[in-house]
Amino acid sequence: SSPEMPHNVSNLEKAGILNKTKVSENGKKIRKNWSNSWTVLHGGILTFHKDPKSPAGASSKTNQIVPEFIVELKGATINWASKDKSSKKNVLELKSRNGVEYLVQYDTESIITDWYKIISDTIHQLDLD
Ligand code: I3S
Repeated sequence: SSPEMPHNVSNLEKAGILNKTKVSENGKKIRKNWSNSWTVLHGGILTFHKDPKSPAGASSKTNQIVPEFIVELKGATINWASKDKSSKKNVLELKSRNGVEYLVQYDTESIITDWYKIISDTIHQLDLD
């Protein structure tokens, strides 16, 4: 593996559009705010960028550069969310080591399953460090 990245995660890379919301922070439940994100997995870090085409908020240029959420996958957990977590289908529950919880969702099952696999693989690789 490359020297600048932990263990074997350098080959675990992916990008695409996902629907996501933060659901809790510091053990405190927060109101869902589902939105589509350009989502990038690189070097054991998952970043969610606001959809650059979305009208509200900061300029699209800024949104393409500054991620909305950054999730370090070391020490994180990923699971299929139970039905009580959302009325949506194909929902993953991602919990970071520092206690922030997200739901990640996509209507096309094969797409969310691919994300589930690569995030799980990354977490397991990082556990070996
Ligand atoms: O788990 P909840 O609170 O039922 O989540 C729903 C709400 O966040 C809702 O917005 P309001 O905060 O205005 O009630 C959202 O529109 C829904 O999408 C949320 O539920 P789902 O089941 O889609 O995760």
